[in-house]
Amino acid sequence: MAAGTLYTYPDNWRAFKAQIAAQYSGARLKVASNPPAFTFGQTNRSPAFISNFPLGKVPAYQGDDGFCLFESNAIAHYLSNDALRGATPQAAAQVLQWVSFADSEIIPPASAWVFPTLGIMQFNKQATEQAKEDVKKVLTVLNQHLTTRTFLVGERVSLADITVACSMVWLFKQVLEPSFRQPYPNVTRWFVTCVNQPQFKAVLGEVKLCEKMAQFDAKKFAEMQPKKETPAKKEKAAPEEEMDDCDAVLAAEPKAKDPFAHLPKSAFVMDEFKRKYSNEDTMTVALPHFWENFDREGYSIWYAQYKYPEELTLTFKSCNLITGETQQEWLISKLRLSTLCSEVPLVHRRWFCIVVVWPIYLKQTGQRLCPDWQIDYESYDWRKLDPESEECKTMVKEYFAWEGDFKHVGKAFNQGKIFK
Ligand SMILES: N[C@@H](CCC(=O)N[C@@H](CS)C(=O)NCC(=O)O)C(=O)O
Repeated sequence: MAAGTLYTYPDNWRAFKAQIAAQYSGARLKVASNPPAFTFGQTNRSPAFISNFPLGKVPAYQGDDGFCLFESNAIAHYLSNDALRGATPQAAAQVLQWVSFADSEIIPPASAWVFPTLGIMQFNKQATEQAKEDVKKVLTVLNQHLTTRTFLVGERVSLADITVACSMVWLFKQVLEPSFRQPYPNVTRWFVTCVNQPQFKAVLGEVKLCEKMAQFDAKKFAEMQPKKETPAKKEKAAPEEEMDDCDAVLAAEPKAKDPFAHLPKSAFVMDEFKRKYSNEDTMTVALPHFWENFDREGYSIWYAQYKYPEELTLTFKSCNLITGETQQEWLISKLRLSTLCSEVPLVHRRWFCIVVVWPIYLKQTGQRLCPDWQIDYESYDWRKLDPESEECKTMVKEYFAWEGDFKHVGKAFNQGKIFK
């Protein structure tokens, strides 16, 4: 059974395909879509990301076994089971047919029509009218096919339904008002059936069908454009670029609330510590600074041990290729990205188990404050440490410095049972 992480920006319909497939197949999929785990525009441009995913695009998948995959359809295929992929050669080919149909027949006109209504793209009357006609053709084909069928291929949901439905989510939400979809009742019936399956719902939430066709909003479009540089710079700059669809979708997201906003300020300045940790010697500067300034009232330190270390054996093998330097760089960039709550996941080179020491504001594990931090919460055993204890001092030292005996990790590791 596949298990791994999907990197994406939040609410990416391309990522939904893989997420829904995983809901059906039972593949264990973590979604990294928000800082500190993933920041669109930053993480996907980092050398570590590019070395795994050369286009720097999302969604991108990395298995716990190190297997990397880009292109949303390939990821969804990989995370599917045989029933979703099509159990016979004919069914599998039909699934592929509809997946390709979605990419080449639905996405281009859907984007041309919907994006201007989201303020992502400049409106062009001719292009929109053409897109409407192309969408009508798509709906006619689907409506005809679905006259005698509940699903696109076979008697059950397949990757064909997942892919085509996901590519139509924006159409149904934004522009396919009742009068427009009226000639295509089978398509609406099929779409509503799909998005109401529990596996779809778990990913998409409630999909509300459009009541009134959204129109181009010039004000929204103007607001969505990147702010201009100073006039001097602008003269030299390349011709103005429109924000691409991904940037714009991101910009349109409601800004996530800072889960720590309601908390009083702490005297322990996490950024200051991060600077010391990144730029200066860990043992002689960063660690003493940490203990001199650590605010015992405002923060707590947690130890989290990954529950399924045996699954990491392959990762260990594949990551032999990764140099310690790369890992260090990754760790530091994570520290920089995180805000007041600093997550320090260390992939210890020797045992390759994942452990987290988490100084966090509030005396509870931070995940409860924010759904984005709950993604892999269940995969760890959490234990609060007493900052006055020798155990805690040793663990903080070992995890921050990446050296030591790591005696607490457990007998199995110390005896080398797991990764031999
Ligand atoms: N065909 C690809 C398209 C992926 C794609 O274009 N991703 C965009 C986000 S919508 C991206 O990551 N762009 C980042 C960039 O170009 O830097 C797929 O289906 O996965």
